Amino acid sequence: MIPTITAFASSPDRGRGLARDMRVRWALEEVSQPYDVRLVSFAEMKAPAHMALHPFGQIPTYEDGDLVLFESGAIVLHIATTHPGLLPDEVKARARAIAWMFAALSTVEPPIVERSAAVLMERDEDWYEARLPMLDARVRQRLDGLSSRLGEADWLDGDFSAGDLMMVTVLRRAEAMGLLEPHPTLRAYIARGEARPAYRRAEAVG
Ligand code: GTB
Repeated sequence: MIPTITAFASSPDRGRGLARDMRVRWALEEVSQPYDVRLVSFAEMKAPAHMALHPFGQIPTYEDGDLVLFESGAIVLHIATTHPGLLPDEVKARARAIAWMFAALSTVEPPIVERSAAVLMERDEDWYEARLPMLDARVRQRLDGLSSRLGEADWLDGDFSAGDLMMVTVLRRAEAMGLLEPHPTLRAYIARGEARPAYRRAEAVG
């Protein structure tokens, strides 16, 4: 059975792979799992057929037989635990790689998304100019911590893992907003991720 994932029929990022289906496609490519992509319009995302797959009417979703998943983190974790290649076998190393997945999604991504939402939707508010520096500081705090921890290493904890895959996709959004200028270490980390053949195949599919 070939899994099917969903992605934007017309992505606002104009093909830059910044939406959250990219991390799922990249994970599937890393483990050489063939997959189908069903493109959905904004109207289709909110229609009953898609809402039955995703309670919030979003992408990505993942269908494999009678398994339906939403949340990109849960999907990538499922792929990583059911195929070799994205998580170490050794129990403690595996736990650390999964911790980096959670760090990407619950510690690094939220301030980046918050800032992005402010720039997109709050520009005309009279408190926008006062709020932006605070949002920038929150992003900076996370990027500084991550950059220090990564140091000169290629990946966050030993070999490339699902933790790096998730972190690189999160950082790409910050880079697209120009927030990585002070962080050559993180820009080089993203470039290493983007240079992986599986990443390039995922990009080509999108
Ligand atoms: N926590 C969920 C997950 O990780 O799967 C979040 C899913 C999510 O936010 N999906 C977005 C969506 O479906 C697409 S990725 N939005 C439509 C809606 O909520 O109605 C977010 C996104 C969109 C566009 C860009 N971009 O253009 O750069 C980047 C990221």
